Amino acid sequence: MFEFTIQARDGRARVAQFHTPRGTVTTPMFMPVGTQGTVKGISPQELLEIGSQMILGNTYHLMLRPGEALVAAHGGLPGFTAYPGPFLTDSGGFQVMSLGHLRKITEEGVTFKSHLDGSAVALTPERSIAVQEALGADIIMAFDECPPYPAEREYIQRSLERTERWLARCVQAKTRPEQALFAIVQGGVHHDLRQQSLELTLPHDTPGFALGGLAVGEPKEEMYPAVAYTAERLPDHKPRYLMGVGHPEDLVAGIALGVDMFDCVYPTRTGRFGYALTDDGRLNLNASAPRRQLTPLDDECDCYACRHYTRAYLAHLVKAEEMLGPRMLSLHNLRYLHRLVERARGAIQTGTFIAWAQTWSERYFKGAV
Ligand code: PRF
Ligand code: ZN
Repeated sequence: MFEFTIQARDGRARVAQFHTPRGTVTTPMFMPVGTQGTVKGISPQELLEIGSQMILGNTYHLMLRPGEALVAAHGGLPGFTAYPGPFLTDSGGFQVMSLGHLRKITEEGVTFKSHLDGSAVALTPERSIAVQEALGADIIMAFDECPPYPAEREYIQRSLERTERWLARCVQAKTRPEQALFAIVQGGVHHDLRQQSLELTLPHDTPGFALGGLAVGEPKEEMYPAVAYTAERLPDHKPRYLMGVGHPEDLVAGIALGVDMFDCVYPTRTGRFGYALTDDGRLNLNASAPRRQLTPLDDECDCYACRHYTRAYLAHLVKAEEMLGPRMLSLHNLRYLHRLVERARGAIQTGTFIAWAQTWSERYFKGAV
């Protein structure tokens, strides 16, 4: 089922396809984040229109509220959310570390106080898999530990070793053959530690591999080499997923280094703050200039906001705190990233990826704010 077929290559970049029970996915691709079972402000119909191929859901949030049993009673995330396409769920470890408080990590798993009501909750590899099976995504993630940045080397080492023992428990606990379990490589920005994590993780031969522990605050000069080092040591014929990465320039760099999948709250979050992504950098609709501009956010964009509205109207909505404003900016930003990966795929298919990426970044950084 989960076959990863490479259709074109250009340097390390590749265009590929994999099949899930809910549809085929073409990579490189970007996943909108639907933490609470909704991509903030955007309907499933709109997601399909702008070319979203797969939505990310979160174990941590959904197990606490509304609880995975309620989602399962709707037939899983597709029935609950009415988004008919493929889903991927994250395992919860990363969200516990960033949102839970009074957390305690042991070999067994993580205990923490819920960010909602302060109640004590335990998350183990077995429980994460059980929740992800109830949520019913097409791809589920191994329960891992993502150290913060900066962290002691010793700590990163112990944590990558534990991440592999947790992976083995996830593999054991898994019961649903139609879900693909992806392993997560850790090791921070240290190449030798990432090598150790690779040596421990690769033998599990999961249908896909994620690059975890990056984009947690380290400088890009450290992140990119760690991505390059890891990606080139992962199997060629399996998808590579760079978790939590979604700035336009990181998508272009990641694709150049052989990454196939990305997710990030950035397009929706920055949209809610009044920013629009364009080829000339990020446009701030809170500033004064856009209030008088009768042009669309982006001349080349085909999203609903760009087809119908001027920058001036959208800036007015932002200023007036009307909810259509953040909705339209989120919609546009998601479409921008989907178009960005579509353009990258086109360039890979014609063997012009490096030239395209160069031209794109020169223009993007000239205009970036
Ligand atoms: N592990 C998991 N989810 C994640 C990460 C990770 O390391 C990251 C790191 N950027 C984002 N989301 N399970
Ligand atoms: Zn647009």
